[in-house]
Amino acid sequence: MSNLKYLFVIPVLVALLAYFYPSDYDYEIDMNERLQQILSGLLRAEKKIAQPKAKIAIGFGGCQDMFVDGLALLDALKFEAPENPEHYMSVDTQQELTKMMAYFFQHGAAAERYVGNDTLFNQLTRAAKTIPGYREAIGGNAPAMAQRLAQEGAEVMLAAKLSKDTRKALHSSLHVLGDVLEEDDIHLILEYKTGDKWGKFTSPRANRFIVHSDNSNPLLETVDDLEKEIIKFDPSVLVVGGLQMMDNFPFQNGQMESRLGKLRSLLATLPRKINTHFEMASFSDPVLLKKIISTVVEYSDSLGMNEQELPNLVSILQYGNVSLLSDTHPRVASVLDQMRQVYKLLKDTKEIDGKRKLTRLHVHTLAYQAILTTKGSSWKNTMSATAKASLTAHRHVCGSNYIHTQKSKLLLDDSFSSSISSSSTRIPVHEKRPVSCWDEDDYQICVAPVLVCTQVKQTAGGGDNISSAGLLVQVN
Ligand SMILES: *[C@@H]1O[C@H](CO)[C@@H](O)[C@H](O)[C@H]1NC(C)=O
Ligand SMILES: *[C@@H]1O[C@H](CO)[C@@H](O)[C@H](O)[C@H]1NC(C)=O
Ligand SMILES: CC(=O)N[C@H]1CO[C@H](CO)[C@@H](O)[C@@H]1O
Repeated sequence: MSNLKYLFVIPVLVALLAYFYPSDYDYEIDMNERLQQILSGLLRAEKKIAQPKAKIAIGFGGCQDMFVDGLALLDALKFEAPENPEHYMSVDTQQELTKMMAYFFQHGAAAERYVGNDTLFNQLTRAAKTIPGYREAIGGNAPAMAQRLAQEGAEVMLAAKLSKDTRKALHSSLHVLGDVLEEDDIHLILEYKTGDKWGKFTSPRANRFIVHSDNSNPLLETVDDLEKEIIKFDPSVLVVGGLQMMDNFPFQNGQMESRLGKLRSLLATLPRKINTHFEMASFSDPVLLKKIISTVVEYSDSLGMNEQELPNLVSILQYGNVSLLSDTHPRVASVLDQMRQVYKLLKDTKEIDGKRKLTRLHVHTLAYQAILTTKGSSWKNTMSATAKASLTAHRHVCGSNYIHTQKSKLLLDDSFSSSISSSSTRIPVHEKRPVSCWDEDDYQICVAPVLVCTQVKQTAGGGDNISSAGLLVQVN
């Protein structure tokens, strides 16, 4: 009978709480209501378009991804946090590894670097397998995008040399070009969470530092296979990704130029009706990136990238140098301004010798998705594509198709400026129609808030999922 007393105590407690915390309580209900409405709005926008049945070709390369708790791995190896973070072009020693890890970790910035020292690399991968939570998956931009597109119902041709086991693990409808490898190239993904502490450093956001020692991928060996098959396959789009595996690879004299030259000639001779999309990634070598501009970017109708890669592209296009680090939480206004800059620089490309004007630009950030498309171009459904990209971002990071608002938060405010210039307008984010689209000059811009996943399952490969999901609903 002693339970009876709770009947009295609980209402009193609730009344007291309500009395002391009325505003917080209301605020939480409002926030959850807003999240719920934004989610419904995004889902409605996603449903507006039928499941597309496009044919898509994707290159290049693939690998085995090894995911590991980065700090636990370094700890297990007794690789201590350095005093002074530093950046190197590639990693050859333990010291270079820890200094570079710290360099990106302190900013929570994603990065990917080549390890030239096999002893060091084997030491890392052997130890990784013993760390709790270690897991493996098929990796590389091209297979990740191919998987995603196949899951969405597209017919996909993938140009990648993969091992027999990896091929078996791919979606059964995927048509894989390229020889079978004895052993996949390996990418070791050192993951960390928001607020993780390493030595005197604290990471401001969950992210990862990737090290690899690729032998096959940097040579873009499957360009030749794709060249033989692509016309017969007749896709709506050719997606080019995975070129960051060339970054700081010790090429023999002229080898980099000749491989990219081969890719350029494939792109230049494609029939106009096959659109081309280039998925950027982290590049640190300005010589390589400049070469990629003149062999790939100038032949692309569409570009996809994250908030780090966008300023890097602006830098290389405008000044010929690279920017290694930038704001991980950039304001919408500055991202939109950089998108306009890139668009202005590439929209008037003379369409001679197979070059193409840029007509589409997709930038994915943690807090929002932004897609710019030229009016009257072949890209359709920009609003739905932006919504789809935003939903995919949450689904990927939370590792679940179903979106719980309790596992979500919004980083985007109720409104944002369309530019950092003083004449900019403020654009509201309506709960009922969360994707904001408007016209400027000869293009349209759409911005969608992301329901940022608060229970992170994975960050690597996010960009690939997001970009492919957005791209697929814009073709055909
Ligand atoms: C390669 O890494 C191993 C293991 O960390 C180290 O002992 C060796 O000195 C490194 N070699 C070079 C050339 O830096
Ligand atoms: C690139 O060059 C420009 C112009 O010289 C300069 O203003 C900018 O700071 C440089 N950026 C980096 C990251 O070095
Ligand atoms: C949420 C989601 O769809 N994630 C996918 C991202 O891409 C990888 C590789 O294709 C898939 O395994 C994930 O399911």
